[in-house]
Amino acid sequence: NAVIYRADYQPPAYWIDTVDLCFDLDPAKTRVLNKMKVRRNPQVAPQPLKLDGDELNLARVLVNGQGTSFKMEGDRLVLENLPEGDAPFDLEIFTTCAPAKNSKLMGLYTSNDSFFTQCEAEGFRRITYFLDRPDVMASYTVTLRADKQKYPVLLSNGNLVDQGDLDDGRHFAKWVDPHRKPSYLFALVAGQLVCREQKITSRSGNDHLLQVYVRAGDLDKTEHAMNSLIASVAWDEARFGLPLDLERFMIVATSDFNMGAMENKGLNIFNTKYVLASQATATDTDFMNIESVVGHEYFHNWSGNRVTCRDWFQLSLKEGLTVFRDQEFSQDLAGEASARAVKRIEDVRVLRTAQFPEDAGPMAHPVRPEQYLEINNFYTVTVYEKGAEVVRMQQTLVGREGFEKGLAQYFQRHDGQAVTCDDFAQAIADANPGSHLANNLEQFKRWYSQAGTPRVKATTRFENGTYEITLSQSCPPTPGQAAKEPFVIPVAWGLVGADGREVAGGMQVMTQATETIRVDGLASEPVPSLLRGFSAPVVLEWDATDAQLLALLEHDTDPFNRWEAAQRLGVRRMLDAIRGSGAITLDDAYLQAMRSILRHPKLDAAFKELVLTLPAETYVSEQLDEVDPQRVHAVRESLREQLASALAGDWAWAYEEHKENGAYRPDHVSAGRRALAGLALTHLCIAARSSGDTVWPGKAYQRFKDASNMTDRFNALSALVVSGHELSRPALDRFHGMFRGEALVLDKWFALQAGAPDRGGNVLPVVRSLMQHPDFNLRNPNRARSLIFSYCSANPGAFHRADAAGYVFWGDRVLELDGVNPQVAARLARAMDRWRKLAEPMRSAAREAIARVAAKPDLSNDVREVVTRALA
Ligand code: B3K
Ligand code: ZN
Repeated sequence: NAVIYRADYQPPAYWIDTVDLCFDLDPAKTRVLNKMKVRRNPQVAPQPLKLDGDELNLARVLVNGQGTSFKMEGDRLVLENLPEGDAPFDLEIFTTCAPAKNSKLMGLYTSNDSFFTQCEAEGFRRITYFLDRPDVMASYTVTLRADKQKYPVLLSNGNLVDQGDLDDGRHFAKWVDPHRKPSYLFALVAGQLVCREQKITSRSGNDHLLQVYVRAGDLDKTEHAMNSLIASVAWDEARFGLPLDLERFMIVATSDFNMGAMENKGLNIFNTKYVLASQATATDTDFMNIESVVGHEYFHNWSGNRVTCRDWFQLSLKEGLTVFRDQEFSQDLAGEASARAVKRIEDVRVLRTAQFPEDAGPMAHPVRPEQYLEINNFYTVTVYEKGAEVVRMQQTLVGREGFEKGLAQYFQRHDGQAVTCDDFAQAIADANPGSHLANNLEQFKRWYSQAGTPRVKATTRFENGTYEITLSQSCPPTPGQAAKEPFVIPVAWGLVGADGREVAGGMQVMTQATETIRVDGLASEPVPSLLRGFSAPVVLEWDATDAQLLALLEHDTDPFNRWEAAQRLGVRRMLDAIRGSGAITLDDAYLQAMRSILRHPKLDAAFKELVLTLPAETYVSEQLDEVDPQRVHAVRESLREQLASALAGDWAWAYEEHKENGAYRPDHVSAGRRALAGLALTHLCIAARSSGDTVWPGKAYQRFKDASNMTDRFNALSALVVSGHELSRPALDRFHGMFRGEALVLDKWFALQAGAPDRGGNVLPVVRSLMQHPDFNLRNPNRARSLIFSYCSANPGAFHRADAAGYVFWGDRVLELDGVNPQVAARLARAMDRWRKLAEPMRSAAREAIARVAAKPDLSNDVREVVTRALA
């Protein structure tokens, strides 16, 4: 229960070369026989072997077939009397565990009468005693034995080499993984599952079997996941020359899972949310998410599995790189430049609404953290999404081709190894001598070691035909890091002329605190377009005039900055209202600009939808020193109402124009049309609320009933709920009735109600009563997230109540969940990260609620780390 520091890394004192596991699967008591070949690491001074364990029952330990003395040090099994010398010895350990009682969903657990495992980061020690650390890599042979009727399917990593029947209605399967791997990539699955399968031949001419396993009724929802997997295999080989290295690649879906999915070698285990999709049950967003998560886990087969992390501080080595790869995959599949830009904007929106606040809060940490109490708390947007931006900047600094060379160098150098973030950056730089990256490598690596979001302040000057942009960087202090050194910041820029045409452009690779871009020979003052494509994960502080932003919105050739101009116009208006009287009347220039985007003859519907969506409340709140979430919410609602009413005719046009999309296909073009039609319908229902009109809510209800697909149906339902129309009640009831047996759809039903706009404090009572609903189950992470997280983490206007009732509810749920599943509880605990920014009386009430949780005696490490950092 002590803090672990990166600086304390020591290589393992022993190596484990082979592991032969035999499981007798039983939900109440599973028996695990673990036979290992172990040898001393000659590089390390002789010392006892200390094996990790957690909630195991130990029955027997044999060394070279003989009983041996051992002792326990906390959860560790310590063996002192081992054979002398460096020769390998046999170590045999027999333990039992209780999968049905495993509510933490780490290690071996049951879900719907099937067995699943989750070992990353430290779950393997809940299955057997082991050196449960990623730099110990072994060859695995796994035998599974279980009742044949109850568990007809028995899966593990690698290839099936033997199977057959045993006595008493039991059967067995034996699997051999041809690749050495760290224990966190071990997996097994057993149960009544069915699979969709597909044989493919790769570019290089090898045959592979792809399988997607689900429960019997779900097979018709696996086509999209399979197509995404086929596309992933093809993409990695085409773009990076990385082929599938297995004869068989399996995906298995389970409805009880702590996160999205897991890249176990050859046997990925997924949350059903990222596998199952049909047009009737899944939205376009679900389809896109499945594509990207299937891609992400598949890409880990190289970036993570073939080359893995030396220790968990290096987590971004595999996660940042793999997020970057899945983002590129989705962009490449999207195709056209405009669709790529939409994906880029969506990714940046996640970074800025989730990672920037993390970087500014009590849990701020570098992409490569220095310390942790519980590693599960560091699977964060910083390690993942900011990590991906750090990889993206490396690509920017060496060019796309240079990056492909760099990645090839990385895999060639480190295949089969457990390495560090330094090794990664070094390989990319070495493959690109003379590049900005190679020339500034040590400084660039500050992106891995310094936490916090850098600010780049831009000031401009125009004199005698010369335009100067002065850029100054700084980075605010974060916990444990008071002062920061300058970063390497690639700033993509352009100048837009008075006539709307591009007059200059380039890439300024900042290495100094302050640098100036100078362009001569200009006839008139241009408008600067800075940080194009969001070329670095920084806050650009630029005091643009409305006229400049309107010019960029109209003319910029960079779609990202076009969108960004609209965001800035929106944020400015929201901030003015929040800081002022709370009321603001939208000006004609802004409304006219929004109208011309909405009506634009050439722009994609998906892009229009992004431009016309106001900045999120959390993003706006980050721009304030003191936050009253209810006020932020009220202001955003008021702006949205004005946008709805002032553009009513245009929204009606947009709805009618985009609502029909022919037969349902989840492609980007038709999904973009559905998204814009949905946004239009929401605005039409909002406008109807103030005008008293009943036509549009009626149309929305009709649409809700008649829709041919979940996207249109859910958008219509949400339009009624968001606008608070009375038809939302019958619609919600009907929706529940239609999708009674569809767990993932019921999650949407819970989430929509918990995330609804607050009207006089009505959301919390709804959430409380939904906790009593027969379909609610706190032990199922998806369901807990859909109700409790949707309220506490995603509905600030309803959660932050002056009477503190939201915080009391939060504290109760954190404590309740901590007894069931600490990982999920700790995520919920983070809903309070930004409490110090709250206005009174919320701030004091929040501190009190956090202190109440922190005072509980036997908190998990997970929750304890989050709440103590929050109070520090
Ligand atoms: N590597 C896993 C995450 C494991 C989380 C453990 N708490 C999924 C992924 O990033 O692909
Ligand atoms: Zn990952």
